[in-house]
Amino acid sequence: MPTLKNPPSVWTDGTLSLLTQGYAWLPDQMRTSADGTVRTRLLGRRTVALRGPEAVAFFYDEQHVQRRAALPDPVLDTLFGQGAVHTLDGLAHRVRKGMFMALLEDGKGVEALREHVLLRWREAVDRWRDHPQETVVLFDEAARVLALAVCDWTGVPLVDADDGGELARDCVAMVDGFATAGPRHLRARHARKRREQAFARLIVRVREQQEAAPDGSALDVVARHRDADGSVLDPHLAAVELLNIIRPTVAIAWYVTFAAHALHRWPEHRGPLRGDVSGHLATGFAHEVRRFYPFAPFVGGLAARDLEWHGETVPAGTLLLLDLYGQHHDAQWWDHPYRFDPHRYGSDESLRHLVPQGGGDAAVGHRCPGEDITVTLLAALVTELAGLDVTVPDQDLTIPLSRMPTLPRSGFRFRLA
Ligand code: HEM
Ligand code: MYR
Repeated sequence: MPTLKNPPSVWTDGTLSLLTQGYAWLPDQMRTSADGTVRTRLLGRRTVALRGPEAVAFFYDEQHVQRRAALPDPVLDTLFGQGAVHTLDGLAHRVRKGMFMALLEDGKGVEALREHVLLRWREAVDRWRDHPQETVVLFDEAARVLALAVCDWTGVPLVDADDGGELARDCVAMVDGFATAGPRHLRARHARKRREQAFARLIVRVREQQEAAPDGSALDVVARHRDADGSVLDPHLAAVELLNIIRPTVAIAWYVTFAAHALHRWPEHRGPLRGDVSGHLATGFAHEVRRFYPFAPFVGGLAARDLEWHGETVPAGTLLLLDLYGQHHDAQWWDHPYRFDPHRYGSDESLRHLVPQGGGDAAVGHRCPGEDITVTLLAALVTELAGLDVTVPDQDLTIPLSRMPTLPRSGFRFRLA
């Protein structure tokens, strides 16, 4: 079997290009690759990047890819947390993942979270109506609404009225700083440290029954969870996993802001969304926002042993990347990929190539367990946004691909009409 086409010694390191080019880096490399496979290095490690349905099946085969030691510390110390479920393999992963699946898969739980979000959203709208001359920054407000609602839902107590806003800012900072080397990265590290410490103290208080956790709430489930070895999670690790429910729920604010951008740019969808009694169009809109706009660029893991990809050996320990953003804009799998079309998603088949939150089976592999939550909350807020009459003042709505994660530069400002 031939080994990799370029000898590793001549592979140039792509880390700096990734940091400067952001979302454009991998698609750029793909365009110049003869066989749709990118061979490079990241942080000095030999790296192979793939995309497409065959690559998704290859990447999500547990025999092929391991997650232990795959994520660099700068990503763990900001975005996911040391020891997080993202870093586990085999039985340890299956048992820890079961905790998330039990909480998030249940339709009743998702519905309850949706109700909390709508209540908090309507409180915010009432506040905006009380100050009609003020400009609202949608991204900040959506993050706050989501933070308040996810605390209501998880049973995490808020210490005062400002706490929801502060938690939102900390969660946003953790996501915003994972892929940069500057001050945003430091802010992310501080935010994580502060929240891990506070949540670890909360877990201890719950276990000592000094703080009540509603039966079956995420706080209760995480505090009681037993890992594969039968032990409860160390309070610090429990805090990491509680944050792995709260932070990504707040991160839906990125998609809400992109949805507002899409409604502004293609206002013809507003009317049909207002009359969308079944909710099908709002769901299609949510899927199309997740496909069209850049958020998670790729996912990564290490080759668990020497693998074969298209007749070529990928040596054990190689970093494998699955190019999510690139896959969503590849004409091989999408008709007119740069057209925003919420009507693409009529069948399960149409969702096959959509992998904004990973691929494969969430219960068994590492696919995001929060997809139902994301789609449900996003669809609910798309409907709310479409129903608001707003004026959108002049602002910078460009979405720089060089920034990771990115957003319309202004955060999307509007006033109620
Ligand atoms: C994993 C994206 C929302 C909890 C992931 C992965 C991605 C992702 C790309 C990695 C998949 C892989 O490594 O193969 C997103 C995006 C979201 C979102 C873009 C929307 C803003 C959520 C929500 C929750 C959640 C709402 C929970 C409430 C998790 C957890 C994992 C994960 C616990 C780790 C799964 C594992 O390693 O087995 N997500 N997610 N995410 N997500 Fe999400
Ligand atoms: C969350 O807060 O969990 C939701 C936002 C997730 C963004 C996902 C970014 C994936 C980064 C993977 C880096 C892999 C490096 C090898």
